[in-house]
Amino acid sequence: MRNKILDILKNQQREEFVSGESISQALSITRAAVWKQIQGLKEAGYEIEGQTKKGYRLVKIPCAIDLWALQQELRTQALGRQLFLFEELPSTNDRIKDMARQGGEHGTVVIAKRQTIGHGRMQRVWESPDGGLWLSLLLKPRLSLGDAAKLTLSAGVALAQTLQDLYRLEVRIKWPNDIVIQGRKIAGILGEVAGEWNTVQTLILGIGVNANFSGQTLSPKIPAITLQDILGHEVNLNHLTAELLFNLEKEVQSLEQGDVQGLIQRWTSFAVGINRPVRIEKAGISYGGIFKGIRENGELVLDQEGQEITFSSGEVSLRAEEQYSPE
Ligand code: BT5
Repeated sequence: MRNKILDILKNQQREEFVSGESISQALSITRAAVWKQIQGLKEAGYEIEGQTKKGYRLVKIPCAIDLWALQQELRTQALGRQLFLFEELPSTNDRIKDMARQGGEHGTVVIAKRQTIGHGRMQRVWESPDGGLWLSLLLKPRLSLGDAAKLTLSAGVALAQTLQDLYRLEVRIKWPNDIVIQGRKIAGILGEVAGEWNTVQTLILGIGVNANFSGQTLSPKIPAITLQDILGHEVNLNHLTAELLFNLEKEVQSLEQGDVQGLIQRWTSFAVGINRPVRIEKAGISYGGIFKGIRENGELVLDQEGQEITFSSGEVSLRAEEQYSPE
Protein backbone atom coordinates (compact mmCIF):
# COMPACT_ATOMS: atom_id res chain seq x y z
CA MET A 1 0.00 0.00 0.00
CA ARG A 2 2.80 2.31 1.04
CA ASN A 3 4.64 1.75 -2.24
CA LYS A 4 1.47 2.18 -4.27
CA ILE A 5 0.91 5.59 -2.69
CA LEU A 6 4.49 6.51 -3.52
CA ASP A 7 3.94 5.36 -7.11
CA ILE A 8 0.89 7.59 -7.40
CA LEU A 9 2.66 10.59 -5.88
CA LYS A 10 5.63 10.05 -8.18
CA ASN A 11 3.54 9.63 -11.32
CA GLN A 12 1.59 12.75 -10.53
CA GLN A 13 4.65 14.77 -9.60
CA ARG A 14 4.27 17.04 -12.62
CA GLU A 15 0.75 17.91 -11.66
CA GLU A 16 2.15 18.69 -8.23
CA PHE A 17 -0.61 17.86 -5.74
CA VAL A 18 -2.69 14.66 -5.64
CA SER A 19 -5.87 14.81 -3.64
CA GLY A 20 -6.41 12.41 -0.76
CA GLU A 21 -9.74 11.60 -2.37
CA SER A 22 -8.20 10.39 -5.63
CA ILE A 23 -5.61 8.28 -3.77
CA SER A 24 -8.33 6.71 -1.65
CA GLN A 25 -10.39 5.92 -4.76
CA ALA A 26 -7.47 4.54 -6.73
CA LEU A 27 -6.49 2.20 -3.91
CA SER A 28 -9.96 1.54 -2.47
CA ILE A 29 -8.98 2.67 1.01
CA THR A 30 -10.42 5.35 3.27
CA ARG A 31 -9.12 8.92 3.38
CA ALA A 32 -8.06 8.23 6.97
CA ALA A 33 -6.02 5.24 5.79
CA VAL A 34 -4.34 7.44 3.18
CA TRP A 35 -3.50 9.99 5.86
CA LYS A 36 -2.05 7.27 8.09
CA GLN A 37 0.15 5.95 5.30
CA ILE A 38 1.35 9.49 4.53
CA GLN A 39 2.30 9.95 8.20
CA GLY A 40 4.25 6.69 8.07
CA LEU A 41 6.10 7.87 4.96
CA LYS A 42 6.99 11.15 6.65
CA GLU A 43 8.36 9.23 9.62
CA ALA A 44 10.48 7.19 7.20
CA GLY A 45 12.06 10.42 5.94
CA TYR A 46 9.89 11.23 2.92
CA GLU A 47 9.15 14.93 2.64
CA ILE A 48 5.50 15.19 1.64
CA GLU A 49 3.70 18.49 1.53
CA GLY A 50 0.03 18.37 2.48
CA GLN A 51 -2.48 21.15 1.72
CA THR A 52 -6.05 20.93 2.87
CA LYS A 53 -7.66 21.76 -0.44
CA LYS A 54 -5.08 20.41 -2.85
CA GLY A 55 -3.87 17.14 -1.31
CA TYR A 56 -0.34 15.78 -1.17
CA ARG A 57 2.89 16.44 -3.02
CA LEU A 58 6.09 14.40 -2.88
CA VAL A 59 8.93 16.84 -2.27
CA LYS A 60 11.93 14.69 -1.38
CA ILE A 61 12.82 11.06 -0.93
CA PRO A 62 14.79 10.06 2.18
CA CYS A 63 18.57 9.83 2.49
CA ALA A 64 18.16 6.68 4.57
CA ILE A 65 17.94 3.37 2.76
CA ASP A 66 14.40 2.70 1.65
CA LEU A 67 13.29 -0.12 -0.67
CA TRP A 68 10.99 1.96 -2.84
CA ALA A 69 13.47 4.82 -3.19
CA LEU A 70 16.30 2.42 -4.01
CA GLN A 71 14.23 0.62 -6.63
CA GLN A 72 13.58 3.96 -8.36
CA GLU A 73 17.31 4.52 -8.66
CA LEU A 74 18.47 1.02 -9.71
CA ARG A 75 20.00 0.86 -13.19
CA THR A 76 21.30 -2.72 -13.07
CA GLN A 77 20.22 -5.86 -14.88
CA ALA A 78 20.83 -8.39 -12.11
CA LEU A 79 22.48 -6.82 -9.08
CA GLY A 80 19.91 -5.75 -6.53
CA ARG A 81 16.91 -7.02 -8.49
CA GLN A 82 16.31 -9.28 -5.48
CA LEU A 83 16.60 -6.88 -2.59
CA PHE A 84 16.10 -7.42 1.14
CA LEU A 85 16.25 -4.64 3.70
CA PHE A 86 16.44 -5.20 7.46
CA GLU A 87 16.39 -2.71 10.32
CA GLU A 88 19.04 -4.76 12.11
CA LEU A 89 20.99 -7.95 11.46
CA PRO A 90 23.94 -9.59 13.17
CA SER A 91 25.74 -9.48 9.80
CA THR A 92 24.47 -9.09 6.24
CA ASN A 93 27.19 -11.47 5.04
CA ASP A 94 25.93 -14.22 7.35
CA ARG A 95 22.33 -13.66 6.27
CA ILE A 96 23.14 -13.82 2.59
CA LYS A 97 25.24 -16.95 3.14
CA ASP A 98 22.07 -18.60 4.48
CA MET A 99 20.26 -17.43 1.34
CA ALA A 100 23.05 -18.82 -0.83
CA ARG A 101 22.65 -22.22 0.84
CA GLN A 102 18.96 -22.09 -0.01
CA GLY A 103 19.69 -21.42 -3.67
CA GLY A 104 19.54 -17.60 -3.69
CA GLU A 105 19.73 -15.94 -7.09
CA HIS A 106 22.75 -14.24 -8.64
CA GLY A 107 22.65 -10.55 -7.77
CA THR A 108 20.64 -10.87 -4.55
CA VAL A 109 21.37 -8.00 -2.17
CA VAL A 110 20.86 -7.83 1.58
CA ILE A 111 21.12 -4.50 3.38
CA ALA A 112 20.80 -3.81 7.10
CA LYS A 113 20.42 -0.38 8.67
CA ARG A 114 22.75 -1.53 11.43
CA GLN A 115 24.70 -4.68 12.26
CA THR A 116 25.28 -6.06 15.73
CA ILE A 117 28.17 -8.36 14.85
CA GLY A 118 29.42 -7.09 11.51
CA HIS A 119 32.76 -8.63 10.69
CA GLY A 120 35.84 -8.01 8.64
CA ARG A 121 38.56 -10.38 7.53
CA MET A 122 39.89 -12.97 9.95
CA GLN A 123 36.93 -12.45 12.29
CA ARG A 124 37.83 -8.86 13.00
CA VAL A 125 34.97 -6.68 14.17
CA TRP A 126 33.32 -4.28 11.72
CA GLU A 127 31.50 -1.53 13.60
CA SER A 128 28.21 -0.82 11.86
CA PRO A 129 26.07 1.90 13.45
CA ASP A 130 22.90 3.42 11.98
CA GLY A 131 23.54 5.64 8.98
CA GLY A 132 26.13 3.44 7.28
CA LEU A 133 25.70 1.38 4.16
CA TRP A 134 26.02 -2.26 5.22
CA LEU A 135 25.39 -4.41 2.20
CA SER A 136 26.05 -7.95 1.00
CA LEU A 137 25.74 -9.41 -2.45
CA LEU A 138 25.37 -12.94 -3.70
CA LEU A 139 27.20 -13.54 -6.96
CA LYS A 140 27.24 -16.58 -9.20
CA PRO A 141 29.52 -15.24 -11.89
CA ARG A 142 30.53 -17.08 -15.05
CA LEU A 143 34.11 -17.26 -13.89
CA SER A 144 36.73 -19.83 -12.95
CA LEU A 145 37.55 -20.20 -9.28
CA GLY A 146 40.74 -18.13 -9.71
CA ASP A 147 38.97 -15.31 -11.52
CA ALA A 148 36.04 -15.23 -9.13
CA ALA A 149 38.49 -14.46 -6.33
CA LYS A 150 39.36 -11.25 -8.22
CA LEU A 151 35.85 -9.96 -7.58
CA THR A 152 36.98 -8.43 -4.31
CA LEU A 153 39.34 -6.28 -6.39
CA SER A 154 36.42 -5.46 -8.70
CA ALA A 155 34.37 -4.40 -5.70
CA GLY A 156 37.20 -2.14 -4.53
CA VAL A 157 37.41 -0.46 -7.92
CA ALA A 158 33.62 -0.09 -8.23
CA LEU A 159 33.37 1.44 -4.77
CA ALA A 160 36.33 3.80 -5.19
CA GLN A 161 34.98 4.91 -8.58
CA THR A 162 31.49 5.49 -7.16
CA LEU A 163 32.70 7.59 -4.22
CA GLN A 164 34.95 9.59 -6.51
CA ASP A 165 32.24 10.22 -9.13
CA LEU A 166 29.40 11.03 -6.74
CA TYR A 167 31.22 13.20 -4.24
CA ARG A 168 34.31 14.35 -6.16
CA LEU A 169 36.59 12.90 -3.51
CA GLU A 170 40.14 11.69 -3.80
CA VAL A 171 39.68 8.02 -3.04
CA ARG A 172 42.44 5.45 -2.61
CA ILE A 173 42.52 1.70 -2.23
CA LYS A 174 44.96 0.32 0.31
CA TRP A 175 45.93 -3.22 -0.55
CA PRO A 176 44.21 -5.54 -0.40
CA ASN A 177 40.89 -3.83 -0.08
CA ASP A 178 40.59 -0.89 2.28
CA ILE A 179 38.99 2.18 0.79
CA VAL A 180 40.66 5.25 2.25
CA ILE A 181 40.12 8.97 2.03
CA GLN A 182 42.54 11.44 3.60
CA GLY A 183 44.53 8.43 4.82
CA ARG A 184 41.63 7.07 6.85
CA LYS A 185 39.45 4.06 6.23
CA ILE A 186 36.01 4.94 4.95
CA ALA A 187 34.94 1.54 3.67
CA GLY A 188 35.86 -2.12 3.75
CA ILE A 189 35.17 -5.13 1.57
CA LEU A 190 34.88 -8.74 2.60
CA GLY A 191 34.80 -11.49 -0.01
CA GLU A 192 33.74 -14.94 1.10
CA VAL A 193 33.03 -18.18 -0.67
CA ALA A 194 29.68 -19.79 0.02
CA GLY A 195 28.85 -23.36 -0.76
CA GLU A 196 30.63 -25.83 -2.94
CA TRP A 197 32.91 -24.31 -5.50
CA ASN A 198 32.76 -27.44 -7.57
CA THR A 199 29.04 -27.35 -8.06
CA VAL A 200 27.81 -23.78 -8.24
CA GLN A 201 30.30 -21.02 -7.71
CA THR A 202 28.83 -18.66 -5.21
CA LEU A 203 30.68 -15.70 -3.90
CA ILE A 204 29.56 -13.37 -1.16
CA LEU A 205 30.73 -9.78 -1.25
CA GLY A 206 30.22 -7.69 1.86
CA ILE A 207 30.63 -3.95 1.52
CA GLY A 208 30.58 -1.50 4.40
CA VAL A 209 30.66 2.26 3.84
CA ASN A 210 30.85 4.80 6.67
CA ALA A 211 28.30 7.29 5.44
CA ASN A 212 25.72 9.23 7.47
CA PHE A 213 27.20 9.20 10.95
CA SER A 214 30.13 10.83 12.66
CA GLY A 215 33.41 8.93 12.81
CA GLN A 216 33.40 9.76 16.52
CA THR A 217 30.63 7.17 16.93
CA LEU A 218 33.26 4.47 16.29
CA SER A 219 35.81 3.22 18.83
CA PRO A 220 38.54 5.83 19.19
CA LYS A 221 41.23 3.26 18.36
CA ILE A 222 39.85 2.88 14.81
CA PRO A 223 41.37 5.42 12.42
CA ALA A 224 38.21 5.82 10.38
CA ILE A 225 36.42 8.60 8.56
CA THR A 226 32.87 8.94 7.26
CA LEU A 227 31.27 10.68 4.28
CA GLN A 228 29.44 12.93 6.71
CA ASP A 229 32.74 13.94 8.36
CA ILE A 230 34.17 14.90 4.97
CA LEU A 231 31.18 16.43 3.21
CA GLY A 232 29.52 18.00 6.23
CA HIS A 233 26.11 16.63 5.29
CA GLU A 234 24.23 13.38 4.82
CA VAL A 235 24.28 11.60 1.49
CA ASN A 236 21.42 9.80 -0.23
CA LEU A 237 22.16 6.16 0.53
CA ASN A 238 19.70 4.97 -2.13
CA HIS A 239 21.57 6.84 -4.83
CA LEU A 240 24.93 5.69 -3.48
CA THR A 241 23.77 2.05 -3.43
CA ALA A 242 22.31 2.20 -6.93
CA GLU A 243 25.49 3.72 -8.39
CA LEU A 244 27.69 1.25 -6.54
CA LEU A 245 25.67 -1.71 -7.86
CA PHE A 246 25.74 -0.26 -11.38
CA ASN A 247 29.52 0.15 -11.33
CA LEU A 248 30.00 -3.25 -9.76
CA GLU A 249 27.84 -4.92 -12.39
CA LYS A 250 30.03 -3.34 -15.07
CA GLU A 251 33.14 -4.68 -13.32
CA VAL A 252 31.64 -8.20 -13.03
CA GLN A 253 30.73 -8.18 -16.72
CA SER A 254 34.16 -6.97 -17.75
CA LEU A 255 35.77 -9.78 -15.74
CA GLU A 256 33.40 -12.29 -17.28
CA GLN A 257 34.59 -11.05 -20.66
CA GLY A 258 38.14 -11.81 -19.57
CA ASP A 259 39.49 -8.27 -19.12
CA VAL A 260 41.74 -8.99 -16.14
CA GLN A 261 44.35 -6.47 -17.31
CA GLY A 262 41.74 -3.69 -17.36
CA LEU A 263 40.78 -4.54 -13.78
CA ILE A 264 44.41 -4.53 -12.61
CA GLN A 265 44.95 -1.19 -14.32
CA ARG A 266 41.90 0.41 -12.75
CA TRP A 267 42.79 -1.05 -9.35
CA THR A 268 46.37 0.22 -9.62
CA SER A 269 45.20 3.71 -10.56
CA PHE A 270 43.54 3.94 -7.12
CA ALA A 271 46.24 2.15 -5.11
CA VAL A 272 48.05 3.72 -2.16
CA GLY A 273 51.83 3.53 -2.32
CA ILE A 274 52.43 2.27 -5.88
CA ASN A 275 56.15 2.62 -6.74
CA ARG A 276 56.72 3.98 -3.26
CA PRO A 277 58.43 2.56 -0.18
CA VAL A 278 56.04 0.51 1.96
CA ARG A 279 56.29 -1.92 4.84
CA ILE A 280 54.57 -5.26 4.89
CA GLU A 281 53.89 -6.92 8.22
CA LYS A 282 53.64 -10.66 8.04
CA ALA A 283 53.56 -12.94 11.06
CA GLY A 284 55.40 -10.40 13.21
CA ILE A 285 58.10 -9.76 10.59
CA SER A 286 58.35 -6.45 8.78
CA TYR A 287 59.46 -6.31 5.15
CA GLY A 288 60.44 -2.97 3.60
CA GLY A 289 60.58 -2.36 -0.14
CA ILE A 290 59.02 -0.67 -3.13
CA PHE A 291 55.38 -1.57 -3.85
CA LYS A 292 55.47 -2.58 -7.51
CA GLY A 293 51.79 -3.45 -7.93
CA ILE A 294 49.65 -6.57 -7.90
CA ARG A 295 49.72 -9.77 -9.91
CA GLU A 296 46.68 -11.09 -11.73
CA ASN A 297 45.86 -13.26 -8.72
CA GLY A 298 45.80 -10.20 -6.47
CA GLU A 299 49.14 -10.89 -4.79
CA LEU A 300 51.17 -7.85 -3.84
CA VAL A 301 54.62 -7.51 -5.42
CA LEU A 302 57.35 -5.94 -3.31
CA ASP A 303 60.74 -5.03 -4.73
CA GLN A 304 63.42 -5.55 -2.09
CA GLU A 305 66.69 -4.28 -3.50
CA GLY A 306 66.01 -5.74 -6.93
CA GLN A 307 64.41 -8.94 -5.67
CA GLU A 308 60.68 -9.40 -6.06
CA ILE A 309 58.74 -10.95 -3.19
CA THR A 310 55.00 -11.59 -3.37
CA PHE A 311 52.45 -11.57 -0.57
CA SER A 312 48.91 -12.88 -0.60
CA SER A 313 46.22 -11.07 1.36
CA GLY A 314 44.83 -12.45 4.58
CA GLU A 315 48.09 -13.03 6.37
CA VAL A 316 49.68 -9.61 5.96
CA SER A 317 49.05 -5.88 6.27
CA LEU A 318 50.55 -2.99 4.34
CA ARG A 319 51.78 0.31 5.69
CA ALA A 320 52.58 3.12 3.33
CA GLU A 321 55.72 4.79 4.69
CA GLU A 322 54.73 8.32 3.78
CA GLN A 323 51.19 8.40 4.96
CA TYR A 324 49.51 7.22 8.12
CA SER A 325 47.12 4.47 7.16
CA PRO A 326 44.90 2.11 9.09
CA GLU A 327 45.45 -1.54 9.77
C1 BT5 B 1 37.14 -5.15 6.22
O1 BT5 B 1 37.79 -6.03 7.03
O2 BT5 B 1 37.49 -4.04 5.97
C2 BT5 B 1 35.84 -5.70 5.65
C3 BT5 B 1 34.65 -5.02 6.22
C4 BT5 B 1 33.39 -5.52 5.59
C5 BT5 B 1 32.17 -5.00 6.28
C6 BT5 B 1 30.91 -5.39 5.56
S1 BT5 B 1 29.53 -4.53 6.15
C7 BT5 B 1 28.46 -5.56 5.29
C8 BT5 B 1 29.05 -6.97 5.41
N1 BT5 B 1 28.58 -7.64 6.59
C9 BT5 B 1 29.60 -7.94 7.42
O3 BT5 B 1 29.47 -8.55 8.51
N2 BT5 B 1 30.75 -7.48 6.91
C10 BT5 B 1 30.55 -6.87 5.61
P1 BT5 B 1 39.25 -5.81 7.59
O4 BT5 B 1 40.16 -5.40 6.48
O5 BT5 B 1 39.54 -7.06 8.33
O6 BT5 B 1 39.14 -4.60 8.56
C11 BT5 B 1 38.62 -4.72 9.86
C12 BT5 B 1 39.25 -3.61 10.70
O7 BT5 B 1 38.73 -2.34 10.28
C13 BT5 B 1 38.92 -3.71 12.18
O8 BT5 B 1 39.85 -4.54 12.85
C14 BT5 B 1 39.00 -2.25 12.64
O9 BT5 B 1 40.34 -1.89 12.90
C15 BT5 B 1 38.57 -1.47 11.41
N3 BT5 B 1 37.15 -1.09 11.48
C16 BT5 B 1 36.10 -1.67 12.13
N4 BT5 B 1 34.96 -1.03 11.88
C17 BT5 B 1 35.28 0.00 11.06
C18 BT5 B 1 34.52 1.03 10.41
N5 BT5 B 1 33.20 1.14 10.55
N6 BT5 B 1 35.20 1.91 9.64
C19 BT5 B 1 36.54 1.83 9.46
N7 BT5 B 1 37.29 0.88 10.03
C20 BT5 B 1 36.67 -0.03 10.81
